[in-house]
Amino acid sequence: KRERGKMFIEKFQVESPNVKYTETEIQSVYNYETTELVHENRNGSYQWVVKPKSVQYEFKTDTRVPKLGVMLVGWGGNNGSTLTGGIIANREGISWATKDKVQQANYFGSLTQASAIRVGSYNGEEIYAPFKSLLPMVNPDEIVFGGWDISDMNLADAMARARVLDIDLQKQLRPYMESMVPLPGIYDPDFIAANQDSRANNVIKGTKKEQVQQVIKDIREFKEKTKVDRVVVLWTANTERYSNIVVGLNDTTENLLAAIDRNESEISPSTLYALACIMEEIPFINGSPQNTFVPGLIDLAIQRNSLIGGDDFKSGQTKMKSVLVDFLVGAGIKPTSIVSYNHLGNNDGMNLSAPQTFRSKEISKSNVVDDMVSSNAILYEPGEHPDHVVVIKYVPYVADSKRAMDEYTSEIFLGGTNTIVMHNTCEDSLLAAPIILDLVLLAELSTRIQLKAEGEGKFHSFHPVATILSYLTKAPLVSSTRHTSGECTVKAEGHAGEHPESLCWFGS
Ligand code: NAI
Ligand code: DG6
Repeated sequence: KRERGKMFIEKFQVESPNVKYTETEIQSVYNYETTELVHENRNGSYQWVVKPKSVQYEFKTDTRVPKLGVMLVGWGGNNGSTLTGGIIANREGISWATKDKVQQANYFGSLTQASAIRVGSYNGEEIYAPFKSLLPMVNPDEIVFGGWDISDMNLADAMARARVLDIDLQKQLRPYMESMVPLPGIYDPDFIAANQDSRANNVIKGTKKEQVQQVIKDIREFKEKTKVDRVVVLWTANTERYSNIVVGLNDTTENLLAAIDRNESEISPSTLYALACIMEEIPFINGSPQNTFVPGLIDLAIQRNSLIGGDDFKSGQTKMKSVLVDFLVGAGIKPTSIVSYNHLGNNDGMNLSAPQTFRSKEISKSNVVDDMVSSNAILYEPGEHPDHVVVIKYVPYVADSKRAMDEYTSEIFLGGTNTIVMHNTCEDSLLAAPIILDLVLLAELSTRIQLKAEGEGKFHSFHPVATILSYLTKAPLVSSTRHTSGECTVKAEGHAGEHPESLCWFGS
């Protein structure tokens, strides 16, 4: 296609000794060129020596794309209703009149659906192809949606409540969304702001253990009813306060399960949903900042080789921050003060107006520059950090249209000061919805990829803590060093399917 400017191809095949296509798989060999550091005594003094290192990986990707079901926790929220409406609009080829033009549905903002990669050159011209043509991925138009919400509002009314989509689009979507009603959700007023109480008319009753069992039942019934092959669950419900990590409560899998048996109050709803998914070996992604993945839960996910990912969608202000601060520090410029102010008027903003939930968001928004700062000891003394302040205010009038203002002050050559100010206005849910889509598509794809590094006997899946999703999150959940080696991954895989005594908790 030349009319798009650069040469753009829709799909391609790779012809290489390193790539083989079979009926059901793409097999590939990849040499990862890296370096290894050694600290050695050379001629009487210790020196750092950098040595090239090449690690060969073999990958195989199952090309049989499943019918995918996505269950959202917080389905009736702004993100949930916007994503559901957006997918339907694309699937049905809906267009609508705005005051400027006739708008076609699209997937702008989605890495998998709307970005392109350079695949080579042809007659001296660079050739690009869609990101989604790299490996077979689920077509978003074919996803079946479901999920839970503590509010029983149907998705058409929820879309209207959100005030995100254009009214002409809403009118066209309404018939598709009226019959979509969220399942009752797990509600614990101790974990979200008190101002959410009036919304909670659709809740799962019973003890924490019964609530987990209900979520498991819901997932099984959804799968059965919709005839999907795979399910991914994603938390896009309200931001919770942090859970306290307490020895004997949630520090190990055994303690976590026992604590739920005792109906301990400090176990959050998001941890209960995630536990249900891990028991069912269903990928679970956390789109909010709270510490859903307490240590006992992470260990359980590793034991069962069940994919978990998070935390907190990286959609706007923080996305810019991670690009800009990386650029500044990488250019030898020293950010000394970063002040990020934003106000918004949606239900997320109202929930974040409580100190405990705000604190969860403040942590995930603030930690994003830590690695960049610690990477450059020319600029920063050990322990030195820029002043970094995050402010969020609830202003109902602006609804979902978030206003974000950032001031970056940096120290430059010979004590000079460089201040950059940025202002951003945008519907928050239109930023988040395509990211949610990418997260579920990439999570599903991850479960179809097997790999082995040189020296590893057997193919195994990616580590269950899905670091690959972290590009899309503010506070990436990563595996601790003790779990990162191939040896440990295989060990985790060895446990999949086995049910040590503590895991026979649900008799499943
Ligand atoms: P929202 O408040 O509109 O939607 C959340 C929904 O979750 C509500 O419908 C609520 O009734 C429901 N809910 C609350 N607790 C629940 C539970 N335990 N079980 C089931 N449902 C429950 O919020 P919005 O704007 O959709 O955002 C959702 C989450 O995504 C928030 O935590 C927000 O901080 C996070 N987020 C949003 C970003 C964005 O750009 N929009 C970016 C990063 C994170
Ligand atoms: C207030 O900041 C609301 C939040 O939910 C954010 O909109 C969300 O975390 C997006 O954050 P960011 O920093 O990526 O724009």
